[in-house]
Amino acid sequence: MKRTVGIAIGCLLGLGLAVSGVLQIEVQDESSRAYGHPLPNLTPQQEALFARGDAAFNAVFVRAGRLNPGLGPRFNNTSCAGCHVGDGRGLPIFGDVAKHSQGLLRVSLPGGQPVPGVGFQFRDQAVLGFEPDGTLRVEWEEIPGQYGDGTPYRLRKPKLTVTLANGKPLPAQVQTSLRVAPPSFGRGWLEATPQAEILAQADPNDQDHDGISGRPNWVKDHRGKTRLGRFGLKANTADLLEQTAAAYLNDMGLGNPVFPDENGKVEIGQQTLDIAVFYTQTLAVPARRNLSDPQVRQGETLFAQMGCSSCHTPRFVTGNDHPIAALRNQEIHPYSDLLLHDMGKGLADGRPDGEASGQEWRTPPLWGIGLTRTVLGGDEAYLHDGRARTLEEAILWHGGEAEAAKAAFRTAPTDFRAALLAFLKSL
Ligand code: HEC
Ligand code: HEC
Ligand SMILES: [Ca+2]
Ligand SMILES: [Ca+2]
Ligand SMILES: [Ca+2]
Repeated sequence: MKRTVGIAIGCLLGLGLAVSGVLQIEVQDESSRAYGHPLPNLTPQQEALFARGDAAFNAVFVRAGRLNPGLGPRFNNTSCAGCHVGDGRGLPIFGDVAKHSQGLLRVSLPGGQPVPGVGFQFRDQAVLGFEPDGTLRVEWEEIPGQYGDGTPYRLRKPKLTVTLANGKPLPAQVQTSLRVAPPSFGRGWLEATPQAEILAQADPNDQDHDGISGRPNWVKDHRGKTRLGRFGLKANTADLLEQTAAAYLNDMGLGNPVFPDENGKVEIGQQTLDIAVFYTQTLAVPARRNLSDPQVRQGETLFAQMGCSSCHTPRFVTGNDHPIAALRNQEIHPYSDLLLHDMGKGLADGRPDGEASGQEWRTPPLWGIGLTRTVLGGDEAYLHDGRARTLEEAILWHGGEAEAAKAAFRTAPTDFRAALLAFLKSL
């Protein structure tokens, strides 16, 4: 593996920084390990911390024993890496008896109330001697469609059956949201992106009349403070500490200093929590490939022309106040505005989450997306519930504020569509 250490071009002093630009510090690796590298600008001590974080991320928890005890009683998976495969996304595996789910089902009652006996997250696994919340079954419904030139395609949509532990179906008033684990790399840079830069992209009332609004999700952190949500598929989490601590408790049943379990028990110490957080903050983004390929360059132009970049913001510069110095003043290319967008009825889960409505989703970062198949060993799945089997399908599901961008793609000539896809695969 070759590492490219950031090369500052132009003046690094003062305000010159934002305009002169600093190249995104990336890692050159196109293998299945592409998402798992530390930022190249860490100190040796931080690299050692990253290595311990890597072990924490991979640690498989059990109910009792000397190594990694505390799992459950109810849980969704037994390790972070069990869902975030190769530090990336999961596949839409739900309710498979042989495998743990690589995602989860959020549930609530209207008004944002917990479901009695279940809470806000449905745990379909339990340790010996305990009952899981119940079982999940996903069937796929196929929906035919056509490109502008008549070429047929098929999309698929999950049909979810939830059965409670007592054998009864989930009451009809329960709102559900099926979510596959999104990628976990590059998130430190998103945490270090200045709030003002994110808010500057918001246009809640679409004052510029381009059909695209974009709203922040304001969420309460564990201290009760209202903050900008950045993480999670509806931007329902303020930072990586909250995200990691919530994952330990809710996804694996591990009480921790931020979120102790329902009996007040802490099963993950502060040190482990800190290194796991540090790991998610310092996972790098793989470098782009085939940058000079004419088709890729044409695709990049089309990405802007079709309106994709109105939400999938190509570039930010991180701020200068993140506690981890390596994350400061970096030019990054996430292809996300971290804002909520109404994506139409087709993608709606009908379950509000913080200030996000049942039709809104956070624009997901697209960096590294071209290596998805490689990292997942030949499989791929996109969108919040993994319904899209290809990048084309992911685009064809866009609706709501992205209806015009979707239509531009759907009706574009074959070579334009191919160029756009070549660009996405170069990310
Ligand atoms: C059961 C599967 C599962 C497990 C286990 C799991 N995650 Fe996740 N992770 C998810 C899902 C699903 C989301 C999206 C959550 C949402 O939208 O509410 C997510 C979101 C995240 C994000 C935010 C990504 C983004 O784009 O906003 C990070 C970072 C993350 N997880 C880290 C971790 C860490 C660290 C652990 C272990 C302590 C962990 N996860 C364990 C499924 C999982
Ligand atoms: C109005 C904002 C908006 C526009 C415009 C838009 N997107 Fe998206 N995009 C989103 C959101 C939000 C999602 C997540 C939807 C979901 O998971 O249900 C998404 C998801 C995706 C995904 C899947 C990402 C993943 O990690 O699963 C791809 C690929 C993608 N968009 C590409 C494009 C392309 C190409 C265009 C232009 C043709 C485009 N988008 C236009 C907001 C937008
Ligand atoms: Ca790893
Ligand atoms: Ca426990
Ligand atoms: Ca607008």
